[in-house]
Amino acid sequence: MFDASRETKTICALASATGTAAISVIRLSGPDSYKIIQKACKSLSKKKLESHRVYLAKFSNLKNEVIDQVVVTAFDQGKSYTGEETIEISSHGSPHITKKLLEALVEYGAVTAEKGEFTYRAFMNDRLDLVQAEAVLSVIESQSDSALKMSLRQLEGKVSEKFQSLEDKLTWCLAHIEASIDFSTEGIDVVDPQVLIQKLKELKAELEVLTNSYSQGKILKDGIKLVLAGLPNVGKSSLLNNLVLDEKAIVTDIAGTTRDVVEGSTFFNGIKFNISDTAGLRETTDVVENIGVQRSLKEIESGDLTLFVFDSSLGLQQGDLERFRMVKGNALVLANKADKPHSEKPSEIKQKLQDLGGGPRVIDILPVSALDVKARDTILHRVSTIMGSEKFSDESVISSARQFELSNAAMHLIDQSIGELENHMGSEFVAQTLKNSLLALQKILGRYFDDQIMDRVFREFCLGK
Ligand SMILES: Nc1nc2c(ncn2[C@@H]2O[C@H](COP(=O)(O)OP(=O)(O)OP(=O)(O)O)[C@@H](O)[C@H]2O)c(=O)[nH]1
Ligand SMILES: [Mg+2]
Repeated sequence: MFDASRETKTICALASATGTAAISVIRLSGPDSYKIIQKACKSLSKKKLESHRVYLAKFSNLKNEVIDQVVVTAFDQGKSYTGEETIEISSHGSPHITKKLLEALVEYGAVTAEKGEFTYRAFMNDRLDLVQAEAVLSVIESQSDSALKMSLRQLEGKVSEKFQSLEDKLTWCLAHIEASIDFSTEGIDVVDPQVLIQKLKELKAELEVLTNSYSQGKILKDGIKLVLAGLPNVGKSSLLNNLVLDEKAIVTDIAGTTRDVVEGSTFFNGIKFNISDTAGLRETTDVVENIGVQRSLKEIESGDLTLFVFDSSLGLQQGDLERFRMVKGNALVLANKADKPHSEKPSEIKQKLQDLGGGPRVIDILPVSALDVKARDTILHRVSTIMGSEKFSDESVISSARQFELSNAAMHLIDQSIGELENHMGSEFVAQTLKNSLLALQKILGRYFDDQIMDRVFREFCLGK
């Protein structure tokens, strides 16, 4: 991903957001950072720049035209984010100025940074590991207090410490297995297989906790996605508006009002809920509405939980049952319009849906009224218990799909090695399985990496980070 020939270059990029602002910050990192800024700012040319000091200076281009008066902050090699000599230039926040400053820096010998290249350099200079590099992105993107707290723990290295300790324990097991094969591993005792099995079981249990924490981490990072589905006119759009406290979707008493997917989001007890309202599921000859129905089905598949809505004042209709069967996964059934007279009890409704065979797993039936402000609390509270977000702890959790996949793979390989030991398979087999498991763990922190890993970690980064 990042070409090795770039490593000796000094890179530059806008580190703050694009657009007009009070100030903008440009970052310069690499061996020539001080030299370049001293060429651009004549008043600094004779000075010895000191780390962590700020200098007010006029910045000029090669033609000696002053572009802006800027504030320059210097960071010595070893004392910066990247670990390299770094300069931060705070200029007036005009896109025209920042463009000209960057052009001038390139004229003076810098190259434009690629996405994530500053953090990549920080990783290469051992300023952070890959788990922390991923946390940098989560910190920037965090949208709630709980997401920020989780990301900061990861950035501090709390999750890395856990993986590090697992890696150490696995290395111990591997060394002792290898001692029974290879006599060159002198000084390491051959331990009883039962002791190894016990150690590996403990290791697996620890890894399992970390792997399973991904469901919490993912919710904290991305939120919970709910999809409203059901027949036309049952009140899906009214419920969306109620949930997101905004008139996002058009509500009328005409069946087939919503044609496209309408999205909204809201926060409840520190968790973000992304909610999609979909076109009512019905068979229709209307071309546009039909496309809407297809989109609804696709949307339902991408959600964490379907909120299946029906009009409880009419009772469950044949149409509801047919639509219900189109849905997959898990569903919370909302018996809407509960402000109107209704006769079916939740238990009867649940029975009817279960007797259907097919369709999603019904988690609960909730009588609600979209016209009632209290519906929001009732629904989101119930969803939080279903998704477990009510009981989220302050423990260190993982929130990256990459870490989850590798941690899961490492755990399964440890499980496999336990089976191999129990079945008295040769130490060579067990050692190989443990080596594969160790490799997966090493990829998590980046002790082992290749282009594919680097690409996966850094491709989502923005420019200047
Ligand atoms: N009394 C009562 N009326 C409701 C309730 N929820 C929705 N309505 C009414 O039902 C009608 C349909 O509501 P919508 O929210 O547009 O229904 P929808 O499911 O989005 O319909 P489509 O977009 O056509 O699929 C409107 O007239 C709403 O005011 C409710 O809880 N109680
Ligand atoms: Mg609608």
